[in-house]
Amino acid sequence: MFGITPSARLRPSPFFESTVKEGVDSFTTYNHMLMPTAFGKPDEEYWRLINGVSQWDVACERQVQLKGPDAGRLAQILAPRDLSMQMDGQGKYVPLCNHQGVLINDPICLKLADDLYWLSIADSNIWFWAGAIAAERGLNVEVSEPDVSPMAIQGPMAEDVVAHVCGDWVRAVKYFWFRETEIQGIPVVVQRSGWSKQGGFEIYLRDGTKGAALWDIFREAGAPWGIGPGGPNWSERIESGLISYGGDSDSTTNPYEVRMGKYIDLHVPDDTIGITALRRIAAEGPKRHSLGIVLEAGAPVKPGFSWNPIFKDGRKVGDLTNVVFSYRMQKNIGFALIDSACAVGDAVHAQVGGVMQPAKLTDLPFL
Ligand code: THG
Repeated sequence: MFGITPSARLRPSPFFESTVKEGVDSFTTYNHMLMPTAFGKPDEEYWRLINGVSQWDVACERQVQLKGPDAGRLAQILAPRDLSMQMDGQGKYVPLCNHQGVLINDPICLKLADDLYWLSIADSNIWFWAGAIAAERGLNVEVSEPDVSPMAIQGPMAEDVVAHVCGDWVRAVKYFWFRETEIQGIPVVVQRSGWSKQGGFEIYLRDGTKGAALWDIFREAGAPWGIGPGGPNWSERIESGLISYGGDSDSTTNPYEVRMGKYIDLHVPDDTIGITALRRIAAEGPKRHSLGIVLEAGAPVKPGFSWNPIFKDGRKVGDLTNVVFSYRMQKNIGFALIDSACAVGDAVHAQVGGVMQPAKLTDLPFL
């Protein structure tokens, strides 16, 4: 349909050639990289994630490395979640906010050592942000982008595949915990994580020249379980209620509006960025919240690129930030970022592709 114009701004993933061989047919951009989203067989890709095991190039989940004596200080200044008890080998999901309490990213924070942290970021430039904050606060810490590229193994059979490759120790790894290890001499970090609710691991490749080798190791080891290519799956992630920073949030969204309040600790030190604003927002109560929405229309609708307005009694009350046809529910479902006065069970209309669609507000997650 379209081609991609090569450019040094579009940085290659170490797994790029492997996904081309697998028959990738769609990409999105994320952190100035191409992320494979589809391989031409949407039904197979979906059910493989639900019933089997799926292999994803998510190298675009880049790492912002904080290294030096003040690495932990900087992590806590950036993240309004209490990191004081975080252990080596533990990851934590941390919303990052600006001084107004607006969400600017939602990384997983990996603590490798007292003086070494990685923020595994969503799609916004946190290297500039972290570097500027470190300099302005006079901290002794270096902010850089290391040669680290995650590959995800997701689905109910993922644990068997990763245990076959790495050893049975992976079965005891808790959610978001990780271990530094090697796979046939390739340096990696193995973490129980991934952007689906079907379970699995992410293998962070620490040598960008070994992408094809690492891809093939899992491709071959996973063959008995029917492993195959995929990517973060829109239908599954909306069924599962996973929020996409930048897709389901905008330049005014705070964490409380998108169900991330449970990851905010209001008692963190006063020099944590955004905490004053977040304390005020928490006290006043957020003006919007996130609910599910189910359209009455039986046939799949085309969402387009932007948010779609939601109306109640003829008045605009919010936005449908994403809508997708759910395989398991056989309905169009999505996320509503909507006036806090609207509640589960309310009848609304969502204007999608110029058509007013009757819909109902629901709880999240859907499944
Ligand atoms: N893996 C890694 N890096 C990433 C992502 C990832 N960086 C970008 C993006 N994804 C970061 N955002 C998220 C969002 C949600 C989750 C992980 C990363 C997630 N959430 C669970 C949930 O919402 O139910 C559990 C969170 C919890 O309770 O602690 O998994 O996927 N490496």
